[in-house]
Amino acid sequence: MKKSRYSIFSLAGNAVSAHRHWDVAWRSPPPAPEYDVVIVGGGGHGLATAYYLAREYDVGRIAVLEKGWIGGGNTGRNTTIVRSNYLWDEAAHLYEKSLQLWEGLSQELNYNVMFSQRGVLNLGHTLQDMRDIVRRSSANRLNGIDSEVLSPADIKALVPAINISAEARYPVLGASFQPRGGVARHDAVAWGFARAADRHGVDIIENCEVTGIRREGDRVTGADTSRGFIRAAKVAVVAAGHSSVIADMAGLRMPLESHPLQALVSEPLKPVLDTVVMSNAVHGYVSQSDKGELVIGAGIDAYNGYGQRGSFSIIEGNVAAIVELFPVFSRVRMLRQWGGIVDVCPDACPIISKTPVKGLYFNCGWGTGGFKATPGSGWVFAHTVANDAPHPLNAPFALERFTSGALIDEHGAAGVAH
Ligand code: FAD
Ligand code: PYC
Repeated sequence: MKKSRYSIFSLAGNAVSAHRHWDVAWRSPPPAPEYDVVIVGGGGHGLATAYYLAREYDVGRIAVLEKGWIGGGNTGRNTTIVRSNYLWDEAAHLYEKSLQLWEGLSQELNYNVMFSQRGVLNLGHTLQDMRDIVRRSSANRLNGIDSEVLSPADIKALVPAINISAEARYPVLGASFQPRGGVARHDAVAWGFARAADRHGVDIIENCEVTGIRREGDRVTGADTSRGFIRAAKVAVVAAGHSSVIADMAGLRMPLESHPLQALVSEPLKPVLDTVVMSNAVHGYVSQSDKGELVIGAGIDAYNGYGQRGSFSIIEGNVAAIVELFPVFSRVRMLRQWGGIVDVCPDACPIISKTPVKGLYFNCGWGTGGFKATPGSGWVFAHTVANDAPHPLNAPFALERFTSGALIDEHGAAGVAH
């Protein structure tokens, strides 16, 4: 009888075997000279694309090329907030599809991505903030998305540690609340999709940097990499902050700016916060991880750059905002700080699109908010690559919107100051 990889016996065996003889989570094959589809970027979006492509469509051999390690980009650097409370129908439908996929993802991948629907609050601090919140919340409900408008007293009942004093520099006047929003374990998402894609025959190739995109006339023919040329009829680029660098290799110009976005975590605390709190106005958001760390994030660093660090002044302002909202955190020590590089579009919405080069596709521009979209993004991009045509959910997010003018302005719902 074939030994089950995931039986209770194998789990018990692994527990007593001092972590030896475990099955590898995914293979590490050398790159083949040719694939039918090459996906550039082994973050959550690239891996989800590979998984849904291999599971849903008969497209032949697929490889994911990652210059570093799986999930080492923004996927492993973000603050893991998941929600679907976007203003415009196009964005709301896309993010809500993703949220619905999150709700079954651990079962789907047979991998615990620790999706925790603890609710997400978006605070308002001015009359105009509150008008925007009421409008967005109504729009959400019209789209069947759960959303409530809370008063300061409601917020205090939900988050006892928060400061709702009218004396605060930016007093809390209310919030939108999405109960189905929450957080997930970011690296588990990458590992879960990687393992599931591998089981469907996808080659995941780490330490393989794409250094050039080759084309013959208006058709893509493959990618030059640090491990040699790889021929492919279709190349799907999902490289987040480095998308415009790769577009440049293909002779394309993307309407993107790359910025650092920072986050930090504190020493572990006893449970004190079981809801996600975000404030666009004061540039801060905070949740508490299952390990007890406060996970805190900031607005983007305003300059362009590729250094995964960010500047101290942003962190200083960020921590000041969090302490004003939560004076009880003022003596908590911070353990680690880091930055990721986010690819920001003029309308704060993604590009999920064919390009003028036949067989070359881009999925990028998620900016500060793509983690929540990981499964939905992979779902629609797989459709786009397999059919050479967008899924109805991502049709509005094509490159053409920057020439037609049909922008989808989601700066207000981005939740993070751009
Ligand atoms: P990535 O995970 O960055 O994957 C792209 C991959 O491409 C990388 O692994 C990179 O190494 C690889 N790559 C690049 N160039 C090449 C090349 N030439 N060859 C081969 N591989 C290449 N979003 C939310 O929804 N909620 C949040 O709370 C949130 N918080 C954030 C906090 C921070 C600090 C940051 C930085 C981002 C945050 N985001 C959040 C945004 C979110 O992280 C991203 O939108 C999302 O993770 C993008 O996923 P990805 O798979 O496209 O990118
Ligand atoms: O998009 O919800 C979001 C987000 C939170 C922190 C960074 N991005």
